[in-house]
Amino acid sequence: MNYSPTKFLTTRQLSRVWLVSEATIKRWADTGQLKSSRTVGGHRRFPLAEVMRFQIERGLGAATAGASAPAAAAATKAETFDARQAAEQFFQAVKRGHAGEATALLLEAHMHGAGLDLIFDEVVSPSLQRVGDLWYGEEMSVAEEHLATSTATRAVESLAASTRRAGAKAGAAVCCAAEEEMHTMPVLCAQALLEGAGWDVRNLGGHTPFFALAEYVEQQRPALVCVSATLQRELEHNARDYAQLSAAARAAGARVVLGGEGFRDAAVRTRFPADLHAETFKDLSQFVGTLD
Ligand code: B12
Repeated sequence: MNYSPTKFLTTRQLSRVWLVSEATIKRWADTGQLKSSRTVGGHRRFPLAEVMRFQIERGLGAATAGASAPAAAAATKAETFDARQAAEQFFQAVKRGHAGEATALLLEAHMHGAGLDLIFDEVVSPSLQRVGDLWYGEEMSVAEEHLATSTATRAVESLAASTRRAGAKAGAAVCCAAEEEMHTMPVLCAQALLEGAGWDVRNLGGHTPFFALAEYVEQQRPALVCVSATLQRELEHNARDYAQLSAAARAAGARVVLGGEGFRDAAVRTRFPADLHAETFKDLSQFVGTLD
């Protein structure tokens, strides 16, 4: 089933997303706590920006509905979500550098029941892959590629801010990209997904050597470590340092998840043993679901 993104939500949609009654939403609107307008037919319409403001202020919405959309809810609600269409629209928005539009698309996808894993795997990743293909084919300049990436990053950050669950319950996690690795978008996605699932996450960013991560794990003793590598440029060096991380994680009782193209090759994976070699964010979502 298709849906067409709008900048407004209805009372019913909000009721579904926030898991409160339509009467409560109408009361918030009528008392001016939640700004709305009316259609010619008299129905309330809530601007997306206002919805997000209120949601963050009250800790509502994605937080209560489950940021990674619990399987059963996602299975029914995500039926209204057309990932291909969303990916096309997201691609167009980031290509033009329209952060507001790109953000609205992601938020709306989430409000239509798409979990963060689905959004990252089927909207953000394919859109940026397209950007990369155009750049590689010299149909997009380096400047345009950078604009598209920074716009996509802003959109994911906004989505993360609205889906983060206050008061960590699930445990502490650390995410980063491996040494020499400047592709940090997947790290941001992992952070957003985990925070949405109630984890307290520290993001060390790009270019983090395994020995440095190992020291951090020894000191902070997180329950989960997620590392992304898009490229695998220093295989021998990384594999040597990785042993340190494995030992530190074992000592701290931390699980290790590796993801990204740089860890996809089966021979590479044997050099980097982990609790999970994730292909997708759906894999991560399912994995952390088993840790509850
Ligand atoms: C944005 C981008 C950049 C940006 C990164 C900015 C930033 N802050 O992240 C910049 C401009 C810095 C950059 C630089 C380079 N890039 Co670049 N870049 C990309 C691009 C367009 C998008 C990557 C991205 O963010 N994707 C979004 C994420 C969410 O999705 P994903 O990476 O596809 O990951 C999926 C899975 O692998 C998995 N996953 C990945 N990591 C993790 C981690 C965990 C924990 C989990 C659970 C899952 C997971 O989840 C995703 C599925 O949903 C890709 C295009 C492409 N095809 O990927 C090229 C691309 C990756 N880059 C490429 C290249 C060549 C480079 C440069 C070498 C260019 C240069 N000559 O300088 C440098 C290398 C820099 C470095 N040392 O790392 C090539 C790599 C080809 C190759 N395999 O050798 C690509 C494929 C472009 C192309 N078509 O040629 N790049």
